[in-house]
Amino acid sequence: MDERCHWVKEEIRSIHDSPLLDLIYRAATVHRLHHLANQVQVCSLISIKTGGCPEDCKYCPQSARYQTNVSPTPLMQEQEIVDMAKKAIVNGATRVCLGAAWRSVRDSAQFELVLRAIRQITDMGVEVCCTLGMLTKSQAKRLKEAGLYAYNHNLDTSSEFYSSITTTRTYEDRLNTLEVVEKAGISVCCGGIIGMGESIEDRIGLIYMLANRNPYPESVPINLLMPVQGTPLEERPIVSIWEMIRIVATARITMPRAMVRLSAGRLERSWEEQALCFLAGANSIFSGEKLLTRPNPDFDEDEKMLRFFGLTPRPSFSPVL
Ligand code: SAM
Ligand code: DTB
Ligand code: SF4
Repeated sequence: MDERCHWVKEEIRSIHDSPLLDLIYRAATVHRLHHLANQVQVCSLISIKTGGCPEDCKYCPQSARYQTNVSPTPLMQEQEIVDMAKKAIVNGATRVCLGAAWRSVRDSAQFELVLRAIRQITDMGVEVCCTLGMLTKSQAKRLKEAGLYAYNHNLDTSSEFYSSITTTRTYEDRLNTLEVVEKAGISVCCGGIIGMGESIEDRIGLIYMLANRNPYPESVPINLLMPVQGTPLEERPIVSIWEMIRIVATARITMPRAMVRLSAGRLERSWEEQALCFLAGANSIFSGEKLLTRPNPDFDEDEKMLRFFGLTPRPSFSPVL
């Protein structure tokens, strides 16, 4: 089996830089060994608490430090969250991800509300993921008891570049939370963003940190920076499809059993471009007209695309081959 967790950076770099069609072919081969390659998981995001975040992540429209078109809203009501999840499930989502613009979770009535919502959505038979910032051990334990399947907490970039993007917490903080999540028996969803001005070495550094985890994350979201007006990264150009394919394929080859998710930045991509990403090993998308705050292809559009490609929705809790 192609399972390893001791990648050295030079090896990852040589995979990433290999001739494009060789790279896609290798990634497609690894993908087909470990997954039903005609299945794509459709996930849906619900921003349960939007904006007003105390952190300073330079890409993020939800940071309170930047003047963006995101107006802070309080935590949604439990019933509203559950109703939105129901709609997403009716629309074909088999994983629902709840996002909150928090630095960390506080033990509070708000956390209790989130726990109840997780229980209710889990009882509908789908995978529930959430991304709420940093967690303590006891909070992770309570999330697990509420039925939470996965926790999203991205490393975003290499350890070297991280402090150029976020200064209000450290890479170490991120790694600590990942450990807390793992120890609570919750599936780890951890990926990053490309297009923030990082070097190729930084992208390799991100893959190096992810692929060398033991175990590596079960879910790896690949976000393309969506430059948002008012954030320090508003002027960054959109990354090219070739860079996107290279990072997707490198993630697939180094983390064969992971779900590689096309996350932010898919709206700008044609069907042809997305087809190449699926060929290169991506096997999940976020569907629905909004990600957390940014626009995204809606369910109907994605349904048409997947049908056209002959791709079928991957059921919740599918095992890898
Ligand atoms: N506050 C929590 C945290 O930081 O872990 C969860 C929410 S945060 C919005 C989740 C992820 O969204 C970030 O780690 C980042 O990878 C991604 N993201 C946020 N803004 C983005 C943007 N403008 N373009 C691409 N990805 C973005
Ligand atoms: C992840 O890596 N990407 C998703 C999910 N995990 C939470 C979020 C993307 C957010 C894109 C910007 C926005 O909508 O505000
Ligand atoms: Fe806050 Fe998360 Fe946005 Fe950073 S990425 S500003 S922690 S919501």
